[in-house]
Amino acid sequence: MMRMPGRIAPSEITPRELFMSRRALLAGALAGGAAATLPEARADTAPAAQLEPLHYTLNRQDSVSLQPTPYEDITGYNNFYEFGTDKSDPQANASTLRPRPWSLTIAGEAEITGTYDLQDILKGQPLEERIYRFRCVEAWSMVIPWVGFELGALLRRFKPTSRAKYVEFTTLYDPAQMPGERYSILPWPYVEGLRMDEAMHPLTLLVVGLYGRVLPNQDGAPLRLIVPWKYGFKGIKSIVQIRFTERQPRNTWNIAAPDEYGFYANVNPSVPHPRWSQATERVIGGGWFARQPTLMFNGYASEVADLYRGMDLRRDF
Ligand SMILES: Nc1nc2c(c(=O)[nH]1)N[C@H]1C(S)=C(S)[C@@H](COP(=O)(O)O)O[C@H]1N2
Ligand SMILES: [Mo]
Repeated sequence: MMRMPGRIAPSEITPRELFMSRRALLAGALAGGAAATLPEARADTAPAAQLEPLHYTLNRQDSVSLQPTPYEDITGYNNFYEFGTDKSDPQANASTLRPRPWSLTIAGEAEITGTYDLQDILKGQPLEERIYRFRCVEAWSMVIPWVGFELGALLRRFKPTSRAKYVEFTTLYDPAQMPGERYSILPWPYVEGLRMDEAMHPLTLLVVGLYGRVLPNQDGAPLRLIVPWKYGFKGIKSIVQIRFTERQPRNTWNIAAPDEYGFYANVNPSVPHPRWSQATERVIGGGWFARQPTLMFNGYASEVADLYRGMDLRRDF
């Protein structure tokens, strides 16, 4: 059985230490503002130093003790339909995205709203690394060392009112930067939503980096959502707006195919997708035949099952 997220046993430290020390070097270089430490294919993007805060601490408590998927897979096997529908398209095409400077609008049912420069929002915001399981609705999985901070910490700064029951997220709409938006494969811009308690849950992250580096464009630069107990499509990329709402927002995959993708999208091995089983998952980076059982809530049941007590998870899928 897979271990639940928790502390890392001493017996597991040796292979991790190699991994950690490699990343410590990278983090140190980035803190010095050396753009040259970014992968060469990203030389056309702005220097990492412009997104200053890649100083971070590892949050072991909330990390899984699993070997992370190789960087090449995390950044080369993506879903980001704004840049094409093949898994290799985002890496090939996302260099047209300009993630810096970036504006983020906070709107809706909150005492404080407005449009802010992302750098101002991130100023003084401590960053953590958390190694999370990641499960795509297409029945594949990865283990990803994200760098980010709790969404709830940001939301509270804007003082949501008592009418704020949900949070809606919106991706950039700019076909010049995101050429896939010229084609109606999905309704644009991409949108997602969370119930307020899901948004405020301490496992829910806003992510600005992975493997200690600024997020590459194809992974949702400069700011994306990660909700580790939900299918990957909840993890909306390149966010330009966060809006507090009274009513449940729509989400892109639910609009596109409501019988196949719900609002909750909780990882659930016992509720099959109409066209495939969700009982197992392909382990990306482990070869074509590497499969493992899918865990309820992607292994995070002890932390999040309470949020859904009393709900029929077959109906609210
Ligand atoms: N804006 C936007 N966000 C998106 C998507 C997308 O197509 N557009 N795809 C989603 C899906 S289906 C998945 S599995 C994850 C993939 O994240 P990754 O490429 O960083 O692994 O991003 C999600 N966020
Ligand atoms: Mo996905």
